[in-house]
Amino acid sequence: MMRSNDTPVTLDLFADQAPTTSGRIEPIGQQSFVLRGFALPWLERLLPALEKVLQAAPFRQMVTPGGFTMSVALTSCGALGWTTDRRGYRYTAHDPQSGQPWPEMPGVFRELAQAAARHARFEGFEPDACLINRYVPGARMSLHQDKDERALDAPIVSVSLGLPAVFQFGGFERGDKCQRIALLHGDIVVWGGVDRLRYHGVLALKEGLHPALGAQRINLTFRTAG
Ligand code: MD3
Ligand code: FE
Repeated sequence: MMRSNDTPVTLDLFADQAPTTSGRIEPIGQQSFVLRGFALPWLERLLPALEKVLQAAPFRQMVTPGGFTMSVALTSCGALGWTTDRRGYRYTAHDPQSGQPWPEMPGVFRELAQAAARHARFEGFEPDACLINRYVPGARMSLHQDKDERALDAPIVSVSLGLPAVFQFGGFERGDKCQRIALLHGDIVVWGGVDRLRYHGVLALKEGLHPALGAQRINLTFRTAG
């Protein structure tokens, strides 16, 4: 399609992103970076792959060792998936709900995670687990550290999709002061090195309707777990 002045009409992949922030790399720690809008050009391939993963391994609400049902629903793909129940937190090769291996990590997932890690100067990232979190309005994730992974030297890459959320990025002790960072559809955050064991969480999701994903936020986190 052409406009009357003969300039070609192209799809604006960044249409729902603030034009001033898209494409920027924001350092949030010594070895942590927000890559604004980095995932947007990948979503046409990524969202159908996500649909397929969710058909094979649907979202479920898990119970913590303390007996609380998490407000965030989750699932996984890749060689390893993360599970919690009354016995504890762990990575497993099988989905405990189906007894089947977790769905394979789609090629587009791995390529995006590796491209983002490289963009943040982490070379040779080989994720073997992708945790998929779903937040509906009101769902939150309280401050925690991620230390169930065997390779604590590998970075974690997180892709935010759907409704915006406020991410809390703290220090090495639960009581340390937190930065608050808004994460929007298509933003990627990469954490590694000295920042890998920092406390973090997500504030309760606000009501809203995202044009592509509806009333939810989905977060993909890529890890080297095994
Ligand atoms: C910061 N997920 O799944 S992004 C999680 O948005 C988790 O769903 C949040 O925390 C979410 O564990 C936050 C991921 C994240 C993962 C690991 C980190 C942030 C991190 C490790 C160190 C610092
Ligand atoms: Fe975490």
